[in-house]
Amino acid sequence: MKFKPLNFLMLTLTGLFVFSACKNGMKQNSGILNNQSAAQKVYVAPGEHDEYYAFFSGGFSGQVSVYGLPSGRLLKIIPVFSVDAEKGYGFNEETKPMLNTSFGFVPWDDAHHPELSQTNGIPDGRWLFINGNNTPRIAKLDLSTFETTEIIEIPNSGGNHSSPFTTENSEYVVAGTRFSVPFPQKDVAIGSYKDNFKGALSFIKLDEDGHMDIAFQVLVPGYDYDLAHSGKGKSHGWTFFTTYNSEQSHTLKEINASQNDKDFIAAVNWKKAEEYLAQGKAQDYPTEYLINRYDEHSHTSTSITRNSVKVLIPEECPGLIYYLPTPKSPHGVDVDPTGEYIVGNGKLSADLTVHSFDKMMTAIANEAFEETIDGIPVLKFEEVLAGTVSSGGLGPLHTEFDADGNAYTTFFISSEVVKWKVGSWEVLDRAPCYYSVGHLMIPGGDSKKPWGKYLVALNKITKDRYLPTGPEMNHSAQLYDISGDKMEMLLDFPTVGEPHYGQGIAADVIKNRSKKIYPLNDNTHPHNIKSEAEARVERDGDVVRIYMTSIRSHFAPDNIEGIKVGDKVYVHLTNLEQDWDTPHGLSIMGARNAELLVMPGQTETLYWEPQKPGVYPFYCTDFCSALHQEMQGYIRVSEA
Ligand code: CUK
Ligand code: CUA
Repeated sequence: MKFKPLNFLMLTLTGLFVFSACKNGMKQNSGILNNQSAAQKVYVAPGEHDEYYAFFSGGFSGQVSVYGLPSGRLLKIIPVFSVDAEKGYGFNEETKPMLNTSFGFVPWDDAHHPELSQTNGIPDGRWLFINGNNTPRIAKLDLSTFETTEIIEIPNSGGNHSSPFTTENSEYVVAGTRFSVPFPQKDVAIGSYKDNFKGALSFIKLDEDGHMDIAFQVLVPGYDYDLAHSGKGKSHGWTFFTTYNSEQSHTLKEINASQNDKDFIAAVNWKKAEEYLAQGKAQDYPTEYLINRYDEHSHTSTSITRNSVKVLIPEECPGLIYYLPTPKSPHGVDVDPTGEYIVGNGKLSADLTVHSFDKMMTAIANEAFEETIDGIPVLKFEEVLAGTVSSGGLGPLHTEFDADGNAYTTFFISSEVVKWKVGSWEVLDRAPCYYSVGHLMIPGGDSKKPWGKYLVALNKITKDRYLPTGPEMNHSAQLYDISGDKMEMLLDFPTVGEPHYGQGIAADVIKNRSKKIYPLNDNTHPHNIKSEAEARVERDGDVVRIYMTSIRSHFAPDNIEGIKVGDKVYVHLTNLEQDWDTPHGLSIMGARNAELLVMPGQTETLYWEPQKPGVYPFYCTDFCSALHQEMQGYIRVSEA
């Protein structure tokens, strides 16, 4: 976590807490079972499967990693925002367009929050959404293939942090800007922040085919929008965003953005927004953003450019948005499974503020407003407050829920998870985290029906938890059993990149949808071939297309001559295999586009411009059979 608001004092405090926690246990439950019973609880015998899938963001790695729980075994890394040599993602011609933006090809991003699609408020295992913070984007991953199939850019946004949280039936995926930026983007003095900078809360609609596009944006004051969660059950139709920096500072934020005692949770009524859209109340703002779509039959992707976005302005749309005052720079906002309680995690606070949806609706009906900011009524704090959790911890960030009416909140500074009762607000248990936990994940823990059972703490600082690996240690996850009254720590396991957040889902939901092959007959790639008999080399000017096939354990053709220096060579490799788990790879000596990894039944293209005459070996890069090492060939390149 790039946790900017922590000032030096707090960092010092962190150190103190961590070390005193180690020394005297801080009146905490030691949290650790005896080793033998902990080992039994996480042991998944060879050949057996885990009970849950866990999806973790890779932070600055730009990827998603997939783990099994409770074993903590790494199952897969799915490339999303970053090129990935292992899968050829962003290297082969088919996936390059996925990383296009209005700024050009941007092969990296900072991935924070994975979010599963939902049906009736329950994770359904169809898709996983994840945000890219830096060049604002949201990706959609298909969980039948574990591949990134769509990436949409978010205009009028900077630091796409309060994203991509979904509504109860994945009607929308929401995105809120962390940085306010000139709206629309233009060249202005940074000192004109208060006049020119605005925030945008985007609502991305999924059409019947599951394709994303921006339905509308809500123009909001120039604060920083940090996290979000949508309502469920009674609060269906609403989405809640935290916002801090109501001071509207643009410099030395660690001090300047922490002056106000309260910032806000913004409650957006998206059902109301739909009415305003239907009435034509939205304004068309010119902008530019891209939607990149991957088609699994042709195994190609294309970029679509959009040139405007619909914007709703709160002054013109009464009832669209309200502010709920919330103390101490709220970070996470989490809605309990019933949809009644909206938990604000004020990161500079010790207490949690819980708002009531029912009270919010009453306050709106009674117009119990403190003031109105840019057309947004600020509801009276006392009128919406349901309760306060006096946690005894410091630096609350995120809350998730179990199936029994309990909530679990992470505390970054005091480095612990605190369990409390929803409704009575009493603290039930606390367990230390090693060290400094950010998000936590309970399977289904932000949904209407949590599976519960396990909790994973996603810790920011690793230090001495593993064998040292030089100055940088992989971030650490910790697994707790939460099925009993007391949380019990079961396991530490290292993660990939910086796992900001995670989602968990019962394995069965996904297991049965997972594809094994792509049928060769369905392959509609423009350069596919269906058999070795069609393998050939075609020249058109300086463009050379090699139609190649792979099947255990040879390529066809495997000796290619007649290529000239400066040719534009496209190797279109079709993998003829029709067995599960038999990809073949391809690399050519000196080729800059890394490698291909072609799934059974698919076609992928390696683009190569040979620089020097010679004979270039090529080979299969994925160990595929006892004769994998024989799976190779030569390309002869002659002087032009
Ligand atoms: S997180 Cu992204 S900066 Cu609490 Cu979701 Cu830390
Ligand atoms: Cu094909 Cu190794």
